[in-house]
Amino acid sequence: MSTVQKHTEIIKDIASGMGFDYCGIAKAQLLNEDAKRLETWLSKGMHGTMQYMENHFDLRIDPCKLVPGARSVITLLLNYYPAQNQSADAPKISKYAFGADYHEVIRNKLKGFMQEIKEKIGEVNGRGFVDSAPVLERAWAQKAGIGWIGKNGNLINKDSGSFFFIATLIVDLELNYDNEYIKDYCGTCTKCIDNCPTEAILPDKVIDGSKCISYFTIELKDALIPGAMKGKFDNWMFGCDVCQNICPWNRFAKSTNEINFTPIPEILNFSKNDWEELTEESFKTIFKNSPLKRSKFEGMKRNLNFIEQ
Ligand code: B12
Ligand code: SF4
Ligand code: SF4
Repeated sequence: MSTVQKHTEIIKDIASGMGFDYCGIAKAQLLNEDAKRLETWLSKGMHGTMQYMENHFDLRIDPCKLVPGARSVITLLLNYYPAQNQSADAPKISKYAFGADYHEVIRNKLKGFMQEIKEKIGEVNGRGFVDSAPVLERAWAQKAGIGWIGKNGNLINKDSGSFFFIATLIVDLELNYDNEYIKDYCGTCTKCIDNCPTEAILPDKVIDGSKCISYFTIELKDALIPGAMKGKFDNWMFGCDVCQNICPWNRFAKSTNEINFTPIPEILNFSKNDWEELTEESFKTIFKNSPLKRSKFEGMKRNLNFIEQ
């Protein structure tokens, strides 16, 4: 077995040992076509007030600028599909936010991953990223052969759907590369487009981020949500799962094995009334490790008021 082959197997073994559900590897190179798509998306203002999407354009399209001497981009998927649902009268919260904050959970795993690489392979330079870094994570997952990008913009795996977080490790180690995922199994389906409550899903897999409920309820920091959206949120208080819940490929979703994603009981059970009565102090205690922190107490109250009107 060649050294490159041996290293590739070590990486894939570490990934499954750490509980990642999928691991694919792509050659580190400039993302030309994606760069064009990103540029158009930004020029049309589809990032709304998410200024950070304008930063580091050069790094975002080229992993070799993020990690000097980068050879490989390793994509890792972690399933977050919960075993339990919210109660029927609870203001809706996106499934990705039922348990502990994935940024912290995955960041710890990535640290351990790099450590194990060094122990088992030797001096390898690399960095792990999840979500907030300038990395086009969905594009890399598709290039690493894990799935296709659906009309709803999400990375979909044919065996398990789209309820996955994506993490990336960029390393200066040569590895064997998986074949890019060329097929697209959306076919003639348009369910996500037809059901998006705010018409944020445009043709050609373009998502207008500035119209997405996830943007309004999590990323928008204004004191008020635009009045034009009134009546459209269908009880979503934090994030939105409509375009994933409706996707036929998610009938293959299996419950997560990640203990840190076990739902916080209050997320499942809090009624509108409980949310209304919640104090800032209790919010900070109950949700101290939760992704809800991103919206802060005032943000959650703003969202609640908006869906109640
Ligand atoms: C900004 C952002 C948002 C914004 C904007 C959404 C958007 N579609 O861009 C908002 C706040 C709205 C958002 C919402 C959500 N997000 Co978000 N978000 C991001 C973030 C930080 C950047 C995405 C980005 O670069 N957007 C810019 C646009 C231009 O890129 P894009 O939509 O990813 O499309 C690229 C490729 O898909 C490609 N592409 C698509 N089709 C085609 C076709 C061809 C031919 C080619 C060449 C390329 C191509 O082109 C684009 C450029 O590379 C990523 C993390 C990251 N660092 O990547 C998470 C991320 C995409 N989000 C994620 C999640 C889970 C969500 C939500 C489901 C959360 C929720 N339930 O509320 C929703 C889903 C909304 C949706 N339908 O996309 C996950 C997606 C996991 C998955 N299975 O795909 C990510 C990867 C975070 C993570 N690390 O897990 N998000
Ligand atoms: S997350 Fe909701 S609002 Fe955003 S694109 Fe999907 S269905 Fe539309
Ligand atoms: S709902 Fe249909 S069109 Fe949308 S992503 Fe899923 S399969 Fe593709």
